[in-house]
Amino acid sequence: MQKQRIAIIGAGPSGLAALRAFESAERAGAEVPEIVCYEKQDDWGGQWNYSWRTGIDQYGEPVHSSMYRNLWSNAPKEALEFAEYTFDEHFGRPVSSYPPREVLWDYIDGRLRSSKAKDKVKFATAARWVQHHEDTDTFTVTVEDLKTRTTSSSEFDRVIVATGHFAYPNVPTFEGIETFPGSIEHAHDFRGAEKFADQRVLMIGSSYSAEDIGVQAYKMGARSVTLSYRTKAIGHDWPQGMEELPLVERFEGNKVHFVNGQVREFDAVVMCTGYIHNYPFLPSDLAIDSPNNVYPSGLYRGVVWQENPNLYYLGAQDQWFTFNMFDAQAWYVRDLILDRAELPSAGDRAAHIQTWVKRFHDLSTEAEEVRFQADYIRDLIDNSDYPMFDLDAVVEIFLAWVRDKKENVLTYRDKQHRSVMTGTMSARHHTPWIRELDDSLQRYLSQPEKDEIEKMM
Ligand code: FAD
Ligand code: NA7
Repeated sequence: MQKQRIAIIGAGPSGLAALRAFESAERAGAEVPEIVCYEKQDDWGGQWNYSWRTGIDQYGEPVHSSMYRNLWSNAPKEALEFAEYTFDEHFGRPVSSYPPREVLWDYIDGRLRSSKAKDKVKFATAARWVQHHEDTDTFTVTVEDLKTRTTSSSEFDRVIVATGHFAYPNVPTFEGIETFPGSIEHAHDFRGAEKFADQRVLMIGSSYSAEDIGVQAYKMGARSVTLSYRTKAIGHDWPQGMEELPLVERFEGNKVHFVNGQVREFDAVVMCTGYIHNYPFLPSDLAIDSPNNVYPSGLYRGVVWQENPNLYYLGAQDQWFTFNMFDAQAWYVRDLILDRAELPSAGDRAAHIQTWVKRFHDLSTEAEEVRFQADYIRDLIDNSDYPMFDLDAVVEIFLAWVRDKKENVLTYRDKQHRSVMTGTMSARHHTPWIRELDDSLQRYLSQPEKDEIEKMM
């Protein structure tokens, strides 16, 4: 019998989870399908593969990554740890709870470094179009080799979409914004806050990007940082120099009027207004059309496209859990593909979706949302052989993190958490986050002399 052929589109953490899931089955002696993974960047890691570029990349493609140079994990690493490749295994010693971007890239990369997974990835190759054929129930995937500018098409039995959903910015407009003389950028194009030294900076938005780019600007010496919320203030006990105001009403040159009647002057604006789901390589009947939330519609168990169950999505949800959730999804999808897990009938899938959508609509607090996502992951792991881990303990880590941030958004990254996978307590990082200006892996793993650290305090 001819081997099944599977296309994975995207080699970020979700695509890599899929590669790892098949690799682990193969290592255990299973016959696995032929896999081709298409990745439009030159390396894997998705958002974690930092690029200084903004706008259009060297191949004329929209730049994918929204990460900035100084990003440190915005949640404890103990909440994202892989259940079958721990931080202890990777680093050989305890490391702190909030590693910088490069350190987390190293961890993701490390899990597959010694495997043959890279041979399955066609880098600098963008998926251009996916066509489903009713008669054969197969897909034609058309891709472009960005280096040679040649397009080609191949046939697949199943397609796994792992292209992420934080790459296409949502950019609102405001009355008079065209008269603003300073810089206006979306968080997607933000690469570093050094340029905000001595500036009055406005963040529009009240979620992760507004909070973190706001504190980055504070760290790099902004004169003032104002966050503007549409629905709900973040509500931290902000340090002096940072404040929250309701939504912008209009711009008038460098003056900004807020809906509560307050007026402030600014030098720079960062739109931290989120991202849109966008799949330009998919026809509309296969593409998610949803706001960013923890249960986007149209997906059975959050991964199987209800209208065409040979198409899967990984990582399409808004994310409390990340890497280990992508693993749970990838293992389940793999098991469906390998016929180890049974796909229910369309009617039963629809009923399952309805149950979870109702639960999702009933959520009213952050804590409920974290528990919802933990239950979602538990349901996936119950249906595959991914190692179960103490999801309730991870929920508690998330809730402690939320409390820590509320208490002091400048010091929460200095806190330590215990791994639920190994029981290891994280190390205390040698330098407090607010003082550390070198975000490199080398610096992170170094053990500077005490007097060198004291000099920085
Ligand atoms: P992505 O990481 O977005 O990877 C998708 C991949 O698909 C990319 O490599 C891209 O090049 C490729 N691709 C896209 N289109 C095509 C195409 N047409 N053809 C071929 N390839 C394509 N999570 C955390 O756990 N901790 C954090 O601190 C954290 N910080 C974040 C900060 C920012 C600014 C952002 C945007 C996200 C952050 N996240 C964080 C969440 C992040 O989304 C996940 O950690 C993770 O990167 C998602 O993995 P993914 O593979 O689903 O998507
Ligand atoms: P999010 O978490 O999707 O949040 C988007 C924010 O943008 C949210 O506060 C929205 O407010 C706000 N928003 C959206 N549209 C508008 C308009 N028109 N006006 C004002 N405010 C608006 O995106 P983030 O970039 O913060 O985080 C995405 C990922 O990047 C995340 O996984 C992190 O790890 C990093 P709302 O509450 O809807 O009123």
